[in-house]
Amino acid sequence: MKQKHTVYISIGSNIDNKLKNCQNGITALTKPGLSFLKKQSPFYSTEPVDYKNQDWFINAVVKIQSVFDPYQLLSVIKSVQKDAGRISNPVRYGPRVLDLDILLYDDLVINLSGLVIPHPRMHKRRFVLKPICDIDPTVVHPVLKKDMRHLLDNLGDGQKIFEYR
Ligand code: PH2
Ligand code: MG
Ligand code: MG
Repeated sequence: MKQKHTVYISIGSNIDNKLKNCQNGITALTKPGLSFLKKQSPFYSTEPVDYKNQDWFINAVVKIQSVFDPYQLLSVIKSVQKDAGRISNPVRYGPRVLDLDILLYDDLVINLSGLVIPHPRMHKRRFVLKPICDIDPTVVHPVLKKDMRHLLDNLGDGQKIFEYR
């Protein structure tokens, strides 16, 4: 049997039915039978960061086990985002119907155009660190060598997030 990899992926949407977009994205990501959902955080309603002039997001994080290598996984993600109706957006960090980002892939560190793991901004984002801590606060960032609880506790003020219900 092929080796399985532990991958954390962030899910986000701020267009149309945000919750449904996120839920469908998680289902599609794990549908091929080659990636298995291990754990899912609660959904959060989150204030936009980086580009403020847009609607609030729904965000979550999932932990999956996958036989895909990082590039195969990226191509699955791109097709899932496209199927959800995502179009290329001229505004960097602007609105999106579905965004799936690879946060961590085992302890892998890669930095190539189009694929940077760990996700280069994950340690600054409450909408990533809070849900990842819900899943496992002891996961260690392979570059910063700090666990997720430490990174979350050391965020500055701002970046409002509320559990979505
Ligand atoms: N994604 C971005 C930019 N800003 N803000 C929130 N709250 N949630 C996101 O998922 C998000 C964002 C670019 O991917
Ligand atoms: Mg993305
Ligand atoms: Mg993103």
